[in-house]
Amino acid sequence: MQDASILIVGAGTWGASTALHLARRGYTNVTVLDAYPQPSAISAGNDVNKIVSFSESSCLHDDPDYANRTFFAALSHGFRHDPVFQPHFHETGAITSAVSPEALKHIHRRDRPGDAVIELNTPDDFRQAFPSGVLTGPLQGWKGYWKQRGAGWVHARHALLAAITEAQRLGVRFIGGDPEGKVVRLLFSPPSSATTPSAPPDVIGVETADGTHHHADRVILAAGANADHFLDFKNQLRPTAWTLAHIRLTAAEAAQYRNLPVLFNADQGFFMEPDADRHELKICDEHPGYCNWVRDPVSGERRSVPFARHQIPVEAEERIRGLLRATMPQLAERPLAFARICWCADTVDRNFLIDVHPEYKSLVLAVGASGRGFAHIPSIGGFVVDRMEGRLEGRLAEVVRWRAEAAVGRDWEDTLGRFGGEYRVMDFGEVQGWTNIGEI
Ligand code: FAD
Ligand code: FSA
Repeated sequence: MQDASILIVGAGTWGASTALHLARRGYTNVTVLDAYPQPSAISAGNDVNKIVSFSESSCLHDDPDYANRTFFAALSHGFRHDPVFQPHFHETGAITSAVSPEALKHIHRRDRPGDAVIELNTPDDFRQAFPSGVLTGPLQGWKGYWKQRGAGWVHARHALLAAITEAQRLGVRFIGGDPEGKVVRLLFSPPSSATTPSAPPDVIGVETADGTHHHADRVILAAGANADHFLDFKNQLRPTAWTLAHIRLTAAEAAQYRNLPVLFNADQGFFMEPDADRHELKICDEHPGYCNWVRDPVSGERRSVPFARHQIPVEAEERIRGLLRATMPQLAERPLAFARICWCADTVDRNFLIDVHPEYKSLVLAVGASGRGFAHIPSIGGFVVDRMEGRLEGRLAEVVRWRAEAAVGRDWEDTLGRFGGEYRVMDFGEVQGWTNIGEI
């Protein structure tokens, strides 16, 4: 079984994690295909930082949040103890905050005050959580919770590359770039014939853009927001994009802004300390996301189709500057050094979709990261392999199963517990102007 041929489509966050876990379990014939050289320029995980928050496993037998807690306990263990990931995690603490009543109610449910969480009720409470001279803005109406331990950020690109490098060292083959790594379609077994009268249809491999047919015993689809392109997911995935930008600091400024807690505001956006290599501060504006709607020529239904762009809508830049004016106005007028849109795929309930396809038994789905899948890079691949091997614990399998029935008549406008921006899912088709960083 360990010598079965396995193809992973996508060397992003989940594909890399899955490759690593397969290799660690002794699989010897694993190939990962990606449309881009590693690390992929469009992977949602190819980023300077991502937020991570730990949680312990559930000790309650009937805990309705059992699956989530189990996934979080696994990532916590990975960032604490796995030598591949531990060096890239920074336990700076994290503040979750908001200003609108709805968002405040939401974050209260998410991070309840407890032993390890300090309530922040006034702008001064926030300022005191930071080194002096950093939060000079008004922070009007901000309230939140400061988790001082067991939270922080991970250098995402470094962690992604570490997973890929270790998987390669253990024998996994990565093919990245267009055309040799770009998958254009899945290959299906020929329909039943006289010689194979009752063979059910199955996926037998993939075709790449150079025309090569890669056959495999198992195909694991981990193409992030682009997974929707390969298969009819019955509306279970909604490719949705968020927006991020960097501003450059001087070396002296970067030193002053070192070791900040992550500051997340559910209405306005978030940032953490600047990256050590380039002294760039990444800032995200928070909102329910953008979709790119097109009409499906066959069904006539609309669907959101991802596209890559290393620019952001001007309105997102303005929101990013708004967040800076509220928090660090001394940085609010700096030119943007970098920006991009970044795609992920939301499921109906924002639970992951990790399952064997109901019809194609050799196809494993590792998708639906729902805008919070990076933190799981140390461990998610282990759950994917468990599912492939048919031994994913029942209570987890139930939460992440193929659930087309839940997406019937899906409300594409559902904000899925997100706030900020225009407080609605936005449409790239309505965007008036884009930034032109590096184009002048
Ligand atoms: P990806 O990492 O995007 O990987 C998909 C891969 O598929 C890519 O490498 C791509 O090149 C490849 N691919 C695409 N098409 C093809 C093809 N035709 N052939 C071959 N390969 C292909 N999560 C957190 O936990 N914490 C955070 O703080 C956080 N912040 C975020 C901020 C933003 C702005 C965004 C957009 C997301 C954030 N997330 C965060 C979510 C997280 O980044 C994603 O959930 C996670 O990275 C998804 O991993 P993935 O492997 O599914 O997709
Ligand atoms: O606390 C978190 O896990 C934040 S994930 C960061 C983010 O930008 C979201 O804020 C956004 O809503 C979307 O899910 C993409 O990821």
